[in-house]
Amino acid sequence: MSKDKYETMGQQFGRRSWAEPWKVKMVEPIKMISQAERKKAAEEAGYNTFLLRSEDVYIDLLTDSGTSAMSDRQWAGIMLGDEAYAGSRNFYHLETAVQEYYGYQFIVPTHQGRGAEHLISQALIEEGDYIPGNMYFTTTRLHQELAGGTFVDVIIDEAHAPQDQHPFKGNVDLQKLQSLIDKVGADKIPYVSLAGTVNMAGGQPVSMANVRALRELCNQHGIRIYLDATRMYENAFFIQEREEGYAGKSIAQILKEFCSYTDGAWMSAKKDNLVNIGGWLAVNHEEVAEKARNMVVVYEGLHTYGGMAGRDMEALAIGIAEGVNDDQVAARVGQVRYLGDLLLAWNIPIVEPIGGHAIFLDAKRFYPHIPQDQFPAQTLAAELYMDSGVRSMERGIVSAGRDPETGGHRYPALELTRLTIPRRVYTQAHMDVVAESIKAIFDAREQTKGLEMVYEPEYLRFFQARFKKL
Ligand code: P71
Repeated sequence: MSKDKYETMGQQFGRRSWAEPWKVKMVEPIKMISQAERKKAAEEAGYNTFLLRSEDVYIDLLTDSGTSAMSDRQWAGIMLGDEAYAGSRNFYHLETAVQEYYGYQFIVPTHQGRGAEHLISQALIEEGDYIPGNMYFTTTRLHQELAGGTFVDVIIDEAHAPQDQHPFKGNVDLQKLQSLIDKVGADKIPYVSLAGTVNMAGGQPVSMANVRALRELCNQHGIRIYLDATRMYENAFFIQEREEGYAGKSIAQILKEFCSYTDGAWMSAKKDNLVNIGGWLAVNHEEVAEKARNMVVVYEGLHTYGGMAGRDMEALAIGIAEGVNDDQVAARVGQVRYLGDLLLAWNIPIVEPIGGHAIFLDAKRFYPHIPQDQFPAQTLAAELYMDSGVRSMERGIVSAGRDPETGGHRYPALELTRLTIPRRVYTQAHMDVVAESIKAIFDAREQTKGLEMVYEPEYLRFFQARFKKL
């Protein structure tokens, strides 16, 4: 190879290289098992990556949930756990951190995001209600349905088009929301369920202009807005990068303004907040806080720990402040983009623009010969694992589940395989290995056949469903 080919990745992309704002202090060894072992493990797991043992995985991009590396200061915080049953000092640290960074008044801790979704859904939804939202998320929608509500998708159409370049594909289509209000009446809509960097759309952000306009429309009809704040730091990054007037503001400032247009939020702290377990609900209306506090003691734990140990709350309080740091968020989104840019350069179909937490392979374009009811995204996840031990997650027809009315599959427009990047865990070299493996299965795509579902659980079927090769 000629010497001038030796360029850093930054040089190859025509820019100066950048590096993460941290260095590694503790490592966890990983290894790749043989291809024969991977094939056996995949078959035993029913070709469902959720059913693999993590020891059989080489690079784990199943999720960015609870998989972050904590900092030395967070680990030090673990030693400061006040494990009192009631009134732990760590709870007050957590409360102060949420108030300071998100700006909400009343905080109820939960064991993770879905615990908070359960509380808010049960507190606010009545049988026959409608909950409009910017695309469903699996656990969010299920809790809304279990509370007697019907989720209505009011995201802009562009969100369902994997190649549309709209800079804020997470935006709410206010006309769709207005039509729903006209049809069912505002009194049947307890709140709008708004998510930052919409997970199922590919990690796509909501603009500040959109949330402001949404607030105005909701004010006219007396409808509240509750935010899924799970990945709001990344949403704030995209506002800083793309929206006029925000380039000079910090992620923390943008976050606080965004939250100010909403009435409260639920949080899976396992993402932005950099902890392995934890969540919270935060609201500005006392009566909602009271309902949530009444319920949290039944389902989670006392209202000053909600299913977390004192030490978990301390690590979380520290993680809230660390995660919102501008350099941290830029490096995090930058690593996701690094992987995505490589794939785009090789003409591998992914969701664009590249989102905040993951690269989403577009399985419909990757495997155009596999019909959706033969699970192309599930197939892709299985093939990738068998090629290199990289674990990804199906986000397509299996995740969408069945329509409660007809019992048939829901056929989502997006049939995606998600490569989710944990925060502060993998290096650029890991991303290169992942990219090359995707290229290898892309090159072999024409010989690849789909799957048949042989077992399907009742709830959230993607977690435990089993498949056979066709
Ligand atoms: C993710 C997860 C974890 C997950 C959940 C369900 C199926 C597969 C994986 C969790 C979220 C999320 C958003 C936007 C609420 C939750 C639930 N995401 N809202 O992406 O992304 O939080 O997991 O802490 O209960 O892998 P929880």
